[in-house]
Amino acid sequence: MVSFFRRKKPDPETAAAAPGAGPRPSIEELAAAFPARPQPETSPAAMDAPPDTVPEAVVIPAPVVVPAPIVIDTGTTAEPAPAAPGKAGWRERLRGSALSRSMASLFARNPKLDEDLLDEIETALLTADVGVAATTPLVAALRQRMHRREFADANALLAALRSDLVAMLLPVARPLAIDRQAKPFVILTVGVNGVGKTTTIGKLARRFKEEGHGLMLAAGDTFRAAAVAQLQAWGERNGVPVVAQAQNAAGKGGDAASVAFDALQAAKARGIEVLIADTAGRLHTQGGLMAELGKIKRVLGKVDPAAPHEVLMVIDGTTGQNAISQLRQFHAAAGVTGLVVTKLDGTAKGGVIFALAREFGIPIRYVGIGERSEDLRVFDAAAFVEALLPESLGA
Ligand SMILES: Nc1nc2c(ncn2[C@@H]2O[C@H](COP(=O)(O)OP(=O)(O)O)[C@@H](O)[C@H]2O)c(=O)[nH]1
Ligand SMILES: [Mg+2]
Repeated sequence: MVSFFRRKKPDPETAAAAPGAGPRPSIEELAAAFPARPQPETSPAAMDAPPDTVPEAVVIPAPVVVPAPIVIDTGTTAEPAPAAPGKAGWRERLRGSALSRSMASLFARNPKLDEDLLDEIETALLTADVGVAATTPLVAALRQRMHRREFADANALLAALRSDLVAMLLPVARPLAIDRQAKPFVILTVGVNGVGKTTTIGKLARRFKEEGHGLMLAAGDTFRAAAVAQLQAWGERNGVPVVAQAQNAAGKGGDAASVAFDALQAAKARGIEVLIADTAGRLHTQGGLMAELGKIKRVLGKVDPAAPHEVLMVIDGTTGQNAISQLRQFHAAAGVTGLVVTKLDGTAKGGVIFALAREFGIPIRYVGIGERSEDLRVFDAAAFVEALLPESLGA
């Protein structure tokens, strides 16, 4: 391997602050080190890993661009069935949510158009985590319209509820647009532990690959060796190179800002279109770790003032109202520009999306409705609301 792999790395903030002063490789050196068509036999991972080494234990020199490997289907993946495409898929996956179930039972009883119905709708929305701030004005407006005799029956009221719910989400249903001029368009993923950041990156890798984008991933969760291995597995599955740093004896893989810096340099050198950087999960209450996100952003900005182009916060849909304080803190620390709400297929109550939309107005880019790589949908306000409300309403 080229010698700068073994060089002790300077702090990226210092190095980047004094361009040309530090021993960082130039773009040309990086271009030479990471040829556009990588040679699998020179893969450091391939050279270093003894055959029986479990992925977590593989020590990889820093920084490593794992070349796009030949994807071998081992046939051992026992993934659940993918959600059907289109609206059927949404409904089938969201049917277990509290909001969907309470609405279904409410309207299965063929309710009368009265105050009780409004109270029940209010309770259903509140218990599904839609939140007081979003629920109260919604129900008040429906009540007013009912008193003005705008609704012929309960179904007419439900139809109005549906369009009000869609209207609440339309302003945030703004898909992520990749600026092809960015070279690379840098996506920094943030969020608390276990929300689905790495899985979402894997799903995005597949999506962007299919859309024909040149892609690279940065293993910025340097806290756990397993996290690097997890990202590398997604990279291998999708034939996408992953930049990581050497792990020390404690299994920590270097400094997250420095991984992001190296990855952006490498991506620039190779003319990559999209770079997605993973980060370690952190609690929004951990001040020091939250500040590190700001550092990662500043370091990226030194390579490209426009980077990161998207700060994508991943939120677990089962979190409930706590998602509001999570987003508030992450937004303050890192300037969140887009959201992914995951795990809506499970026991999620479904309502938190409305609460987030009303409170912040930050675009919801995607939703996760399963663990498979294809179970990431571009957020569609109408499909989402229709999936939560009873089918009898008609579309
Ligand atoms: N059911 C379901 N599980 C998901 C979804 N997204 C992620 N997960 C699971 O959530 C767990 C944590 O995911 P991971 O990506 O490691 O979270 P991270 O710590 O934020 O990187 C894994 O078991 C994932 O398979 C989703 O949309 N639906
Ligand atoms: Mg992770």
